[in-house]
Parts: sequence; structure tokens; C-alpha cells
Amino acid sequence: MSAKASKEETRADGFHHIPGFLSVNEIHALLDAARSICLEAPLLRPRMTIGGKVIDFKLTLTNAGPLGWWSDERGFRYVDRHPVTEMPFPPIPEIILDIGKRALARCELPPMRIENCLINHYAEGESLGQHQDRTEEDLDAPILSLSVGADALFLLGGMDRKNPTRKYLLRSGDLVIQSGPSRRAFHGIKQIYPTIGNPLRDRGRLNFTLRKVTKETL
Ligand code: MD3
Ligand code: FE
Repeated sequence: MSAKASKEETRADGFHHIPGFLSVNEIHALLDAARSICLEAPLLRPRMTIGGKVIDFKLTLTNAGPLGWWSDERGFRYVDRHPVTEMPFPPIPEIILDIGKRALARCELPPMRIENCLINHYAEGESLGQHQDRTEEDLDAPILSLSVGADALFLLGGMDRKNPTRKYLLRSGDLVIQSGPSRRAFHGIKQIYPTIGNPLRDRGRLNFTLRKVTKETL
């Protein structure tokens, strides 16, 4: 008897995990899209100031869409230009917008204006500490997440940093949606795992989050 694949989970607080949501073709299309976005808008390592000390994030990121998330000594914010090239971020590829629409429908959520695609890249050994996503103006709009590449250990907590966390294994092709109260929960990526068949040349992991940023409606 083999172990069961992790199963779909939808919680009352608006957390959805749909393992294997993406087809193999979609996974490769996302990887191709990330590669072309990175040619125009190279991956950068964000920084943050904690107690007067500048700390490097343990991941790199880039963005597509009219607004991009960024963090440096001046704080967390959305910017309309890549911080190094000073060019606008490339548009969000249609395939990503289409996947976003299908993801919302799959979770019975209404259509949403997608203004940002944040692409996080985790090399081997990289991670993302527990945090809340509070940079957006609209904290009620759901956040959609698509995983590609290495498996990752995702920790989902509560509204308080010291609430207990639940562990999820996010695998290539998985969809996570945070809607409702879960949108404000603490969460992070504890580690990534070497994964057989990883299509990323560096054996890392990509995560695409699709977000509504402003209060503008559709
Ligand atoms: C839970 N990214 O970019 S995606 C982030 O895998 C971020 O790169 C992680 O956390 C990653 O901010 C996790 C799943 C996710 C996205 C947004 C959330 C989980 C969330 C917002 C609230 C609670
Ligand atoms: Fe987050």
C-alpha cells in the first residue's frame, strides 16, 4: 500500500489548498513565463531593517504587472518600476491571468482584478520567515499562489505570531488561496526539499502570487 497524495483542503476561514491544480503543460508554461519576465526584470534580493540592522531576505524576487512588491531600507511597498532597471515591470502573461481566473472559479470565489504577479525564487537552503501580507491597500481581496519546482514546507499560523502553526507540503502544481480571515494569517516557507524531476535548472522553487493591490474594482 503506497502513501496517499495530500488531499484537497478548504477551511471555514477561507484557506484553500488544491494539490495538483496545474497541468504539466501549465507548469512548463509558468516556468517559461518566469524566465522571460526575469530577462526584462531580473530577480533581486530584498532587504529589510530590523532594529537598525539591514538584513537580506533569504530569497530573490521579481514582479509582473503594473505594480510590483519590493522591500529595502525604505520599507515594504508597491512600486511601479523595477528598482534596478528603473523600467516598468513586464505585463502579466495571459496564461497566468487565465490560470488565476480558473483558480478563483475552482474555489467558488468571484472574479478579481489581478494587478500584481509576485514571483519568489527559493534556491536550495533559502526560506521565508513567518509574516503577514499587509502591504496591499485591499486586505480583503484573496491572494492566489501557484508553486513550481521543489517541494516546500509551508507553515500557516493564526492572526497572532505566537499562535500554533499547521504544516503543509506545497508541491509543484499546487494552488493555495487565502481568502476571508485567513488572508491576514501569519505564514512562511520553512524550507524547500530536493525533489526528483524538478524542472528548474538550479533545483530551486518558484512561487507565483496573484494579487489585487489597490481599492480599484474590476
Ligand atoms: C497565507 N509567499 O509572497 S505563498 C508571499 O511560497 C508568500 O513564496 C509564500 O508568503 C511562498 O508573501 C507563500 C501562499 C500564501 C500567500 C499569501 C498568503 C499564503 C498566505 C497570505 C496570507 C496567508
Ligand atoms: Fe506572504
